[in-house]
Amino acid sequence: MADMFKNYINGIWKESASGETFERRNPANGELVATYTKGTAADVNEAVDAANTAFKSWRLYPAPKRGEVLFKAARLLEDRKEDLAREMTEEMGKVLDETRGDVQEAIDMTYYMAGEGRRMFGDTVQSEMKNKFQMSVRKPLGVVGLITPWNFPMAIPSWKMMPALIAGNTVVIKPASFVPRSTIRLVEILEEAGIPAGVVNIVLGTGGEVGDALMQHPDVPVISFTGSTETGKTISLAAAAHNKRLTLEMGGKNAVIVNDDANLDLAAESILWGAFGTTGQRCTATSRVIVHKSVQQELVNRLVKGAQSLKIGNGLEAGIQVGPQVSEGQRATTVKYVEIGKREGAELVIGGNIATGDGLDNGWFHEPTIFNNVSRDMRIAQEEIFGPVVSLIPFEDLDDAFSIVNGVQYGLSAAIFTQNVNNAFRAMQDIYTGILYINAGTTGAEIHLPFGGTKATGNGHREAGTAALDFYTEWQAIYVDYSGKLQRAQIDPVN
Ligand code: UN1
Repeated sequence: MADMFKNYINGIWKESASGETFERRNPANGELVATYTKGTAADVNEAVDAANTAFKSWRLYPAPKRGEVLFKAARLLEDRKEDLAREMTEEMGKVLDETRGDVQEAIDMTYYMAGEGRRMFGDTVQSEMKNKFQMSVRKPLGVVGLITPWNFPMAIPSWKMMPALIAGNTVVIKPASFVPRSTIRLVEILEEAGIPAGVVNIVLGTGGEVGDALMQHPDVPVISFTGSTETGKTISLAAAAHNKRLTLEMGGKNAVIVNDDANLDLAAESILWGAFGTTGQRCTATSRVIVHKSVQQELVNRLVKGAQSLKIGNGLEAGIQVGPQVSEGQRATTVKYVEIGKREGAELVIGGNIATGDGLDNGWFHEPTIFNNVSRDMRIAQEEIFGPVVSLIPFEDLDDAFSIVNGVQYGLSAAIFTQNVNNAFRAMQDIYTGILYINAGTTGAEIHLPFGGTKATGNGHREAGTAALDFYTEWQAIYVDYSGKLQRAQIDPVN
């Protein structure tokens, strides 16, 4: 009998009034993982009311003390890392090493934001007048609505919750319905760490119902969303209609440049990891390899050899490097793009099929797939696939390589392999993405630098780092005039 998980509203775990449930099955073998209460707009209303009430006191609870709750939560996450990772692999599918990394990212973010409780710096500046003091302080915004994706079931909820909480906001979160359990664990841990009732609420259910109710709610002035470009656009329109503050993290079509002066072994290893780690289901996954013609064949040889040796299977088993895709639908998208690539005339050098055989037939497995001699305008070189497929595009001139990198609608992550410092600096100057790696693959962002992308990847905001605090706070400029007389700025002379 699988566990049945509930909503958490105003400090109480409770079933939705709908009485309905939904279930999640392990994408590696189809076994039932958990059953969840299916939330409705009524649950969202209740959660928002609770969060609104809790905001009145949480915003006044000193930030260093809020930080102490987060420190405690971070320690609990550390203690339970292994169990949390195992549960996550069971529900989401990615291999154990990677789910450990996912939990670690949540630990890092929680410690980092806990520390921000003792910083949260503003400015003090000199006035144009005598006997006048001025400063800027950060203010929380109120109830924030968080809508999170399935590919990083604990890390991404932590990127959004921890900065929101340390700044004094209260939270209603709706995790992706494929992976609610990891987010539930995060909320349980915050509860255990002493977060007051109503400060964090979780409502489980569909985007259409729960997500939409959150988006439409007049008492939720802030929404943060990570997920598909399509959903992001809908959210953007709804947020505009309600004048909400919004962060969007959406698609990517991340590229690695392999120049003729690259360390090819390193480049190949990094590409294999970036393209096939998380079964290609990262926003930051390596999806294009822009390779100098003179080293193209050598690189292809290395990549094919590497891809052949990757072990596909249930991510809980030792030695497995590539888990299943998260769902039947996600794998169907991969299959569709492989067909598109073949039809467009790209050269399939390895993979291209659903992975079958021993232990694979009841899961959503797909072979690591490499297309060679792809041209920059093909759909497989332009559209996000979110599966284990990578396209090699040859180039001869480095400026042309930069324009291929930039020649897609997205701008999340990019990388260049070169041993020439001048080429590295040219890349820094000319590649227009939110994240850029020199001699490392496109994944692996750390939590204390801003995370996000240019163009259609986002809407100008960044998560993580202190940039996250900018999103979850409002600046207040405060002027204290202790001269006892009217001093008119820009008009009166200093006296
Ligand atoms: C994502 O794919 O949405 O840089 C997040 C990385 C991870 C985060 C990825 N630290 O690949």
